[in-house]
Amino acid sequence: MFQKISEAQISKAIVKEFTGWFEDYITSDVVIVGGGPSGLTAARDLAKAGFKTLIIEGNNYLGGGFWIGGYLMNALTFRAPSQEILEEFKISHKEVEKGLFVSDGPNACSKLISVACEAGAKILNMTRFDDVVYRNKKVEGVVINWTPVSTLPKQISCVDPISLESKVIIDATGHDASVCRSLEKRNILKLADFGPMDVNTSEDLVVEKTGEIHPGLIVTGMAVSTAYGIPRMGPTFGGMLVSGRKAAEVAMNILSGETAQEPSRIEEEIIL
Ligand code: 48H
Repeated sequence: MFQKISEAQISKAIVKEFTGWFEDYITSDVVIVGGGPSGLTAARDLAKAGFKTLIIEGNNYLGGGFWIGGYLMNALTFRAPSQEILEEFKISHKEVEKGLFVSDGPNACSKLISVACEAGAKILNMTRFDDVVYRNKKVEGVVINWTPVSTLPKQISCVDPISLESKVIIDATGHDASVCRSLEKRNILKLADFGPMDVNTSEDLVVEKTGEIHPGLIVTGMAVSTAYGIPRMGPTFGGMLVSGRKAAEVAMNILSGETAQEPSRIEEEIIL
């Protein structure tokens, strides 16, 4: 029934395909660290607009917290007007209260991954962000390693990472704000931590503060709450989609040479 192919031909196909595009993406327009809802939305918009876009994801699977709603239940919620993005991406949803929408987690998440991939975003999964490339007070790349390396026992885990260069980096690592934290470690940024739950203030503030937090670095999604001490929003995702879209717009402005946003307040407070 199936075409006769040798084991060696299968291995060659894998190595050739992977190394071919990977070599090309050692430099890219945008590296997005984290493949949750904010990162995937940003990736979709940037790739669709023709920018060379790479997602770095620590897990084998993309989607972050977008597979499941609160308390391990599969219903995701969204507040108006974020359903407009669901409509645009053809993600099924229904209105359960005025301005409150629900969508099935696995269906919505797989669709969001699909639109990002179909738009042309490339993915390095099982790859952990380890550090930034930092030159002339600007974030200019990411240092990465295979996720399994971090799980190896100490005596055999001294495997050096590699670096990728990019014109813009987006921190979409959720609560951890891993990229921002790597700057905080060097006293370049000072982060807050996300505040207690208050959905009505949270989502607007997350979108408002989404932007360039340091030259070359944009922060989006839940990482914005962590960076600026914004209340958390709990199991509702409209703010993540809208924040991801805004991060893509900010990146496009930077890439097209328009003036970047004003430096953030938290950065101004740090003496470099
Ligand atoms: C590679 C990494 C690393 C690393 C993390 O958590 P996410 O879903 O992020 P967002 O911001 O797009 O969405 C947040 C949302 O899911 C959520 O948690 C909400 C709304 N919470 C509200 C509340 O009140 O708690 O995805 C982040 C992704 C994950 O896939 C991680 O595996 C990945 O980033 N990641 N990837 N290297 N160092 N750190």
